[in-house]
Amino acid sequence: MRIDVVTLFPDFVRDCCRYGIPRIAIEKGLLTLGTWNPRDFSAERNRRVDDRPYGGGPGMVMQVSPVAGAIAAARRQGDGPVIYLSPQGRRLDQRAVRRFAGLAHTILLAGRYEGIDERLIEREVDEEWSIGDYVLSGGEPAALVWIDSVARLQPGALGDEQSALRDSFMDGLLDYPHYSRPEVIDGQRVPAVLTGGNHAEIERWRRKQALGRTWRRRPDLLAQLELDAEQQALLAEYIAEQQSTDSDVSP
Ligand code: 9D3
Repeated sequence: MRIDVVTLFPDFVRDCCRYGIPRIAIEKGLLTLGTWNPRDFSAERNRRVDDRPYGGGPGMVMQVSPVAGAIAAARRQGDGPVIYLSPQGRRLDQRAVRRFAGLAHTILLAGRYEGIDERLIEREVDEEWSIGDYVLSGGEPAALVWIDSVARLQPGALGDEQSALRDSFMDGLLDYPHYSRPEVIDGQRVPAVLTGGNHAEIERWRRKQALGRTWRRRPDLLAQLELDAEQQALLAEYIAEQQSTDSDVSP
């Protein structure tokens, strides 16, 4: 897929995509990244892109014309939707990420200052998305979250195809705990089931841990799932064990 990002910090966006999965997706030709700087579309000699808000108040507002110019250039690269990353948008989740990952083209619009003139949003924006209820200083970190989460779903982007399989195996649940060498650190042992070599038992233990941790830490996620009979039994076992060995962390 191709992603064109409209941003006042094109170098920041490009540099961040030189690491990890986005880098690999770009190198493999699964992802093409373009950046468009509204400053390059400013009509003013000083490349100005912002001005004071009508009605007064603090901060500056990004103006329509330079942002519209950058979007117009980005639109020549494909026919995908314009997605504005903003605190007023819908909260991004994995369901939305899966949908976006299937698009051939998207234009991401990252704002700075107090935001963008509302008339630009009315004219150009198809969807508005937030990455969560906390305050960022601009849309670029959100655009990078969007790019990372979508890049890793491009077929062939994850070196280990098992990782994607595991994601669906664990769909909607938190992860189970992971361990690696050494087997003992200051008396803290790796759970015996993981070193016992019984792969069916290991899988069962992991499923149970994933269910149990989701129950403890994210009951909101668990409420959205339809547990099958085996999962209900595993969770009941986990809950029964909790009464005796209460060591996991509550939110
Ligand atoms: C302190 C300024 N705020 C006054 C109520 C408004 C505000 C303007 C611009 C708050 C944040 C921003 C910049 N944020 C984003 O561009 C942004 C964002 C975010 O802050 N949180 C979660 N998701 C996103 S997506 C884009």
